[in-house]
Amino acid sequence: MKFTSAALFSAIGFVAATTTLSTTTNAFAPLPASTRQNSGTTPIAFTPRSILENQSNNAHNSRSMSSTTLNSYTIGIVGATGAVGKEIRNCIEDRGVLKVDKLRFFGSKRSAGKTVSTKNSGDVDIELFSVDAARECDVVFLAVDGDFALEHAKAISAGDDGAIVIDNSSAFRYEPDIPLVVPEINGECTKGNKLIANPNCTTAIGLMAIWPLIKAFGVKKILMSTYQASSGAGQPGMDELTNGTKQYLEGDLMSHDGIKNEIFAYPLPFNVIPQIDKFQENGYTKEEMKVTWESRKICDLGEDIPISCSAVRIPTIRAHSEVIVMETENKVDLKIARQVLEDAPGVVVKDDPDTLTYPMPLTATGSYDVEVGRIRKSLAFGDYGLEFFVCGDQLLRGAALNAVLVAEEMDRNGALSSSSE
Ligand code: 2RA
Repeated sequence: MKFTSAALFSAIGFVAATTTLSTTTNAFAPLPASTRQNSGTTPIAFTPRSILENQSNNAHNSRSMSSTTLNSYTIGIVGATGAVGKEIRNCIEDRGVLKVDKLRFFGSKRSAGKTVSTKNSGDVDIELFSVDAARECDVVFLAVDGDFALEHAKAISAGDDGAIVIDNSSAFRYEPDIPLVVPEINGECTKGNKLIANPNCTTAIGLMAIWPLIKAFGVKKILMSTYQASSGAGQPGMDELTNGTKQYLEGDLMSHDGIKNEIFAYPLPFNVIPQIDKFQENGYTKEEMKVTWESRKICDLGEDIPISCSAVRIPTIRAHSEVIVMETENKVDLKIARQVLEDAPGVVVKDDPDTLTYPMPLTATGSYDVEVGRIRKSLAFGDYGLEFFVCGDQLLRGAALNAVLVAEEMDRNGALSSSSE
């Protein structure tokens, strides 16, 4: 698939540009705006804010996509008691967009038999996972590790009677035949696919702001410096930070002696750690390379557009922060950049130096929307560059919300159907 920024520029009312944005190989890239299928209820990027606000019916007062069909579904979650699994449950129940016929939770022998209290479906027993039981669901969210996904995801989704599987791990993100989806960017590519990969949190959060700007100004280069919360390492990561912080505060405040670090490479309280995931041969870490690989696949950016990321762990609980610098193909107009971000679904602009308004984990935590602020022309790239700061809840847009939005998109576009129909 190939499209040019000209089509996108004209779709949003800007002067046409001539830059080719994409390669010809990515089947899961965003469709050109002119060929997107829009049922009339499906918000696409640049749907006017007023329409999105009318459609929004969730407790988080979000500008994320919504609207639904009348179908109701048997929804399975594997890993429902983990940090991401819990938020998947919350997103389904709080948003109320995906209609639930039955919720089923699956776990290992250790958790099978326990009961989970849900907001709308009462107490739900955790069943021992089996492929056959998971296949009885219409859609199954996998909030477990990549090894589990590699072993079971394809078997759960195989054939016409298999379930749709939305996998949170990195197991399938780079497989050319499996879509990697941020619904606001390339949601259409879920059609005809039963196994969908959910992106890495850092990628999903950053692209919410980057993609509308690519559409407006084109892109030549992306540089990201990320400050990532403990939740990226799941509940054990958050526990290690909070327990270690208590312990540190009881000490002499000069030494980390005795502070346990089983999850992170060093004690995280009152520290920053410039390593997330394993080092690669090129000196980057795997987390950093994920941002490059995944952004290319989701936005259909060619190898000629360098994307570079640094990933640093900081002692916050669950919102990732990102400094993003873009070199653009076309001259940047700051007013248009702001407007583009204000109109983008799932994004909220927090940018007023006079009132010290900018994105922070303090305000982004628990929010469906990604906050964007500190928007300015880049001194490095002059009129052809933007620099800004983004914060997004790692467990929501970075994982659970994105996965649930994928299912909602599949409900809308007919990729998800109910076996009880
Ligand atoms: C982290 N971004 O925060 C990673 C999770 N994929 O550890």
